[in-house]
Amino acid sequence: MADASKKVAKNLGELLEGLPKNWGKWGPDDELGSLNYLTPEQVLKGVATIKSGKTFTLQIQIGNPKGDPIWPGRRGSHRVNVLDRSHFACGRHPHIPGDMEYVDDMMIMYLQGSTQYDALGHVWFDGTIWNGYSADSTIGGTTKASVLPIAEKGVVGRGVLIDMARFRGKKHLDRGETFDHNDLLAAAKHQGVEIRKRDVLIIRTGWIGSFYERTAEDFYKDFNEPGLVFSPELVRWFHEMEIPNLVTDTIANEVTVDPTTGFIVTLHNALMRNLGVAFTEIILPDGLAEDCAADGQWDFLYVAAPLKVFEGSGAPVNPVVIK
Ligand code: UVW
Repeated sequence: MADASKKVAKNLGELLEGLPKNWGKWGPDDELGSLNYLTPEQVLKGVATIKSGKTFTLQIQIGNPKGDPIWPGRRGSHRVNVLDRSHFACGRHPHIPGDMEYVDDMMIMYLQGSTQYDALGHVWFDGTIWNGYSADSTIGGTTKASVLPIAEKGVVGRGVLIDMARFRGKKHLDRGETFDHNDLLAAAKHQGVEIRKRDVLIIRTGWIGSFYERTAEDFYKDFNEPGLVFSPELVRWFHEMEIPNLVTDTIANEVTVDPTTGFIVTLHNALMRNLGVAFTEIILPDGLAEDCAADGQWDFLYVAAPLKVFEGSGAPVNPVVIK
């Protein structure tokens, strides 16, 4: 229950005052943040988990006929054929020597409109993004802490899947349902896996999977995704655990509306802006979760590299898990 004697913060600045921040930790020019924790040693720890060679991909389909689950206000991807068999059949495209024909298409989409890595400069408050860069650096392009450094490095390490939906005995968590690091630890204990320092933390809520089984009206109704909820202790836990990457099957990786302050996506600022934790959103881990529940192995090698979009605020990705 909320302590009525506690003052509720007016804004993110007040809320996050005095909490850990990694600015400057990797130098004044850093654009990788907590991904710096993913050293070759972490890669080998991930490799050491491989037992069967089973592989899984975590991206949702882009342009599925059902639509793309997206943050309200954004639009789904739009793919169009520019050239196909019909152009050759009716003579709109000239005959190509040797009789070769081909199909071409193009797509317009939000870089955050599918499974994706956010750039560390994607969100901010007080006019300052990750590492203290000015938010003016986002004007016309994310010129500081874009997705490009993440894409150039690639993300490889020991991944751990925590299935919160399964732990709570639900197909998917409810709208606005929250959990914290203590719940993650309890779920991990129940699964028989340890969340270790510098692990890539993957959380399943069942929310994105439910998108494909529900009407859009129901999915987006009173939009408030389930997810991790802010507390000073949770931020300190991420800091102490040196978590490099938070990966979830929700659009924004955290409960949308903080139940205490009413602030929107608080952890984007507490974890991404302040600690440099990379955010990977809109994954579909349901097949992986089924397999982990069946064989009891919840840790694995996690490999992901978003597309190298110059000055991008994010970029699509298809993470690969190897068990
Ligand atoms: C916002 O939270 C605004 O965006 P995303 O979910 O893409 O990080």
